[in-house]
Amino acid sequence: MKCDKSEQLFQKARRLIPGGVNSPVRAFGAVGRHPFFVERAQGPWLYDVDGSRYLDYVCSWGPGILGHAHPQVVDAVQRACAGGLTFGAPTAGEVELAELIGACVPDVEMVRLVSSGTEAVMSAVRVARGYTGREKIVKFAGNYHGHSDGLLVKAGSGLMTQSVPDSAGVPPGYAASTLTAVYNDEASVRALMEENHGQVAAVVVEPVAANMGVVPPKKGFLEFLRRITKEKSSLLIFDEVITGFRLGLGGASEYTGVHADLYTFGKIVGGGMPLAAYGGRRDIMSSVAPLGAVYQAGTLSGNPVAVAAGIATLKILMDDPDIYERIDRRARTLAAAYRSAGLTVNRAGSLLSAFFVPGGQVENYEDACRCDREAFADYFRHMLERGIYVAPSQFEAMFVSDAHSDELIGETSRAVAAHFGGI
Ligand code: KE4
Repeated sequence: MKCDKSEQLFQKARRLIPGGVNSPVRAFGAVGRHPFFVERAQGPWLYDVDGSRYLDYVCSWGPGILGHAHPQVVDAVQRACAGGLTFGAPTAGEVELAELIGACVPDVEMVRLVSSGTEAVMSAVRVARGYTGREKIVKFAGNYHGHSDGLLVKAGSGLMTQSVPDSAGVPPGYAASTLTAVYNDEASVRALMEENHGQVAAVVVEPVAANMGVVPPKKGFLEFLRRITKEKSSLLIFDEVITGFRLGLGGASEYTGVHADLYTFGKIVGGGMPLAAYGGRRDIMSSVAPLGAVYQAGTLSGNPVAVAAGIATLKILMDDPDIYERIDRRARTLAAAYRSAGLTVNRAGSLLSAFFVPGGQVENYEDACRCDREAFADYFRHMLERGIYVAPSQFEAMFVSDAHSDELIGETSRAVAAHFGGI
């Protein structure tokens, strides 16, 4: 596979941009080769600068549920651009998108549009603290909520201790207010909630985890989180940056039947443009400035071009909800191919991960860390050679879009069998 131009671009990029990329995972550090540079994308395909074509199961880490460059979304963006790129003033589109989000997720009585998932979760956590007057947050090992200081943390030495920074530059003081529990482990949550009785503002969780690979909640786990947060007068925050509008129009609350107090969305809600959102109960969201005392702002929040992409995307999904049946069925087919090859597969709707872990199951971050990353890297390179682009990390999800036809799913399944069959 020719990759001269990508290699040249990567050399130049590394002199100008840290690691040559604008987000670390794109550097392919975990898979032992340089990244390809994308020239354009269409439907399920990415085309790189060397003329190679890849069947894309990353879908820009989630936004691409309709496939790349969907004509109706592109048209909406082009029309919006023609009217001006940004005003820093309210627009009718923001009201329409807020309405659509609430129509899909009725728990979201009020919503604030922001520019990234990081900003959405950071803001939701601040609102929870402002609303409850409490300081501490419980998160889960293996859950990722963007790169705000207070959430770039990992479990401290003992379960009962506070978290420690998971990045240089995060002051220990920021980590001190974040407690880390074990996903799918009720006892670990109860211990932290009892130990910090009356101090926990919120539990923030990926209702279906997708940043340690896909790890669905065990039966009763989310119901337990709902009960214990109510019991302790803490809030429950569903970080649905990945699962929102992915598991269904109603996201994880519809998929699991468990309802949170606050939600964050990203990726699909912006149709691939820089737009995310946080929202939930009216009484809680009424604490956000200028209505309330919790400050949050943004020059490009509710940007009209991004809003146009989000509206177009949600309308397509709302007008053709059978999309979810189609992408779920295709993901099920793909999961079966990986299972036949002997891998441990976790799937939730059109999200799936094939784990290179010896036997057993992956129910939390510790399980996921047992994976054979060399074997994963070898598989990644092999699939890329065959023109199939899966996420360049064992700890990411595969995303199936409506542009992944049954034929392409069949081709992918055969490529999986060939790799594991040694062909
Ligand atoms: P962004 O700031 O990257 O828009 O969103 C942060 C975020 C928040 N919450 C969840 C559950 C997320 O998955 C993310 C971001 N997801 C990663 C992929 N797993 C983004 C890819 C990247 O970092 O380049």
